[in-house]
Amino acid sequence: MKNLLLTTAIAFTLSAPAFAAGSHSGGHGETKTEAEHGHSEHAGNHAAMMIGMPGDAAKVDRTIDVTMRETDDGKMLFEPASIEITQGETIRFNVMNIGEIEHEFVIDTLEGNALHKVAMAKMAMEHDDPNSVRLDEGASGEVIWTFSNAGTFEFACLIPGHYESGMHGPIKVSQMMVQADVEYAKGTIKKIDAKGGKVTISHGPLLNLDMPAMTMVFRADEAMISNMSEGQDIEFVAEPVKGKLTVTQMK
Ligand SMILES: [Cu+2]
Repeated sequence: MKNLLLTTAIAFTLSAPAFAAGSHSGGHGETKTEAEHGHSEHAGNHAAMMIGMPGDAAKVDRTIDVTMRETDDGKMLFEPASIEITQGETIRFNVMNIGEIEHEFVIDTLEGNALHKVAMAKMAMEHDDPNSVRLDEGASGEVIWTFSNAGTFEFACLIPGHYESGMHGPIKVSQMMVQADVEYAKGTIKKIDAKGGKVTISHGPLLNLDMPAMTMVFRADEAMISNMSEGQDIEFVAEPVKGKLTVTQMK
């Protein structure tokens, strides 16, 4: 009897630390964290996510056409293969499924897409979130999204097997230039075309654009032009806005 108790006690002592270590080891803890993360991503779909928030159709800055299709050699593709956006832009993705099977266009963080992909592999589920659109063959649809954060995100089709066949690409959201980073350039206003929203400025080097001194035509909005007069010496900042050099700040 005494021996048996002793044996049991030793056995327990030996197994207890092993058990404790087991419950502390990565597996369980990580699984829980992932589940929580996944949940918060879902909740976030209805408001702000890391990648941004549903956009206002009336405030779209730019439309990007995206096509989805299969190739003869068994690949599945998005065109374009990558997307570049400036922080703060609201984009209308005009998505067309020109393939012969159903596809979807989902935008999210890489982690968010990876989690959804795992979930979709387990059971058939359809996204109906503002950051995605699912389209039958031949159909088209849209996603309107405001990219409020800089970073690298991803567009993907998470229908099982499609991601692996090539249906994913990066969305690079570049940081909006902040006031503190900006260097004002000196210039003289030569000509103003208020109707055309253009102003000709003879300017010194534009350091932020890596551009030497010259005379150039810039875009400027109405409010900016209303503060300008021909012959005026100014200090200003020019930045590319929708692909056109634009006077964004002036003093
Ligand atoms: Cu697909």
